[in-house]
Amino acid sequence: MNAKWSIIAAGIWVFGCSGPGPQPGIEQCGNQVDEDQDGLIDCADPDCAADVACEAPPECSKQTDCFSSTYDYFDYINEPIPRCDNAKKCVTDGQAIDLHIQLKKGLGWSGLSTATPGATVRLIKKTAVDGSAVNCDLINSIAGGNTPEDADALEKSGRFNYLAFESQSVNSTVGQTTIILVSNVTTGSDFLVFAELWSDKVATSTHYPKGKRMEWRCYDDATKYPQLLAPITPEDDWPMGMSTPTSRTMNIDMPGPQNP
Ligand SMILES: [Ca+2]
Ligand SMILES: [Ca+2]
Repeated sequence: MNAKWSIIAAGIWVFGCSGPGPQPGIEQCGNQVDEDQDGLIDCADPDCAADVACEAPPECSKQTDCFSSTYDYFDYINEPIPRCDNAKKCVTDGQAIDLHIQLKKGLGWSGLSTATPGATVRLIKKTAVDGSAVNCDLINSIAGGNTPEDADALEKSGRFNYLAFESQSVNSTVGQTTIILVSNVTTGSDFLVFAELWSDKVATSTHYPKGKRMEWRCYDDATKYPQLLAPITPEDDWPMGMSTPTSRTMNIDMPGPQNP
């Protein structure tokens, strides 16, 4: 039952019922209340069998399994990407924060400033699916290709855990490009940042950039890049609707094309 019907039902109860107790209502499926008074609450009640809130979460062995089965992580710009929890179920945390990312282009792009309308930014955990350490050497060795067929090499490897991931067409005629990245944690320092600039926009079919990969940068050393890699805190959240960020801006330097 949606909010409107709840209000109407409440009105009927307040104004239309003079009996000794509340009349049974229609079961709502996610509020811990047994509205129809049959002793079965929410998803335990057969009335909720077809409710989306009671669908079993997809099973997974690693986080990237959840990308394809439950979540188009490119289309839900303001949703955190799901995790594969300890019970091997895909879960999307309710809490998330919007990080304000700025890709800053250096002088190396002089004369090429319009050449990179596609961008991908990932916040990847420094602990892999198998528990081993992840650093930029490893990321660069796997994401080593520069054609559209290589654009999802990191995801295809199934080796990594993600805090956030965004792939989008950008206006790159200016020296910096703003991207909002939705983190699925509100605190934490266990991440590195990997960013790519591509020569063509994001494809509607694959949701990855097209053309050729022109520049890629990985940042994993918090002593060298304290502004970018400082721990995430709730104060980093960029409130929706604010045109000017009041929170931390995470600057990613993209000095010039490595594959011009
Ligand atoms: Ca209920
Ligand atoms: Ca019930």
